[in-house]
Amino acid sequence: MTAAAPISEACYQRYLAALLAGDRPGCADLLQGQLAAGVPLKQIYLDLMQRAMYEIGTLWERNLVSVATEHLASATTEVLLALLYPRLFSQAHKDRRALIACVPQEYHQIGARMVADFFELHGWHGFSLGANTPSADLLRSIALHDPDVVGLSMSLLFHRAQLEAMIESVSNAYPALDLLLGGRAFQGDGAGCQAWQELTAAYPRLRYFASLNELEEYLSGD
Ligand code: B12
Repeated sequence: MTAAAPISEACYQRYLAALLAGDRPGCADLLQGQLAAGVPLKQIYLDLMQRAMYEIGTLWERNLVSVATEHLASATTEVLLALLYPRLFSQAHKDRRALIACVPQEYHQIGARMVADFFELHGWHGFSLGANTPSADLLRSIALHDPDVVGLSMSLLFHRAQLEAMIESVSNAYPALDLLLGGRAFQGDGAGCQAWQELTAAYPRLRYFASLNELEEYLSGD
């Protein structure tokens, strides 16, 4: 199989401009064009959608775009993720289920949705419980869906206490369940790195994934 060509810088810049303008049809056309050209979904997720959201975060931090613009871009990105569903659900599916949740107080849910969709792409049933999931409700959801793995997403390191409480309650109730951990909070080699290292050392069934590439390796061994 030949590797797909990388998404061009010009295409990314057009996508970012359309996202900042709230131009949903423009963004959708660009995504459809990439899909039609055979660009893999993972590349679209990472090199267009994630890259643009990270850049919008930087622009927001520097006061170059407003909170409203960021909110619009977030809402648009969630719509665009749904637009990619026909491609996800056309895959053959196996009887494997992944539940992905954001820890309590965590409102960044796009990454968690993307991860649940990535499981779908690999033939699993991926359920995203979205932002700010209370531990008790996560436990109810586990009882209901009987997942093979539970993934926890965290973007802000100051939610660590909530994360630990959540890991503790899931591990106590389901000691044999595999737990996956990921999100922007753990990126880099500073405090976030130390946090995932400490947590994975303390909870033997917890495994950290730095990227969709690492998750893909895990899924390909399934
Ligand atoms: C959009 C956004 C928001 C939106 C989120 C809307 C939504 N529907 O999700 C809203 C408005 C809620 C928001 C709020 C806040 N935000 Co904000 N936000 C962002 C922004 C711009 C983009 C996030 C995003 O969508 N990324 C795209 C996704 C695809 O990337 P991802 O989350 O990293 O996920 C990938 C991986 O991490 C991984 N992954 C994620 N989860 C998991 C789980 C598992 C199991 C696995 C295996 C992998 C995995 O896979 C994903 C795909 O590759 C970021 C900028 C950034 N650099 O991230 C800031 C950012 C994260 N926010 C920031 C801040 C400060 C805040 C607020 C505190 C602002 C405020 N003063 O109110 C609040 C906090 C709210 C809260 N309590 O959670 C800062 C954090 C800085 C820091 N020091 O930590 C950032 C970095 C912006 C910045 N540059 O300063 N935000």
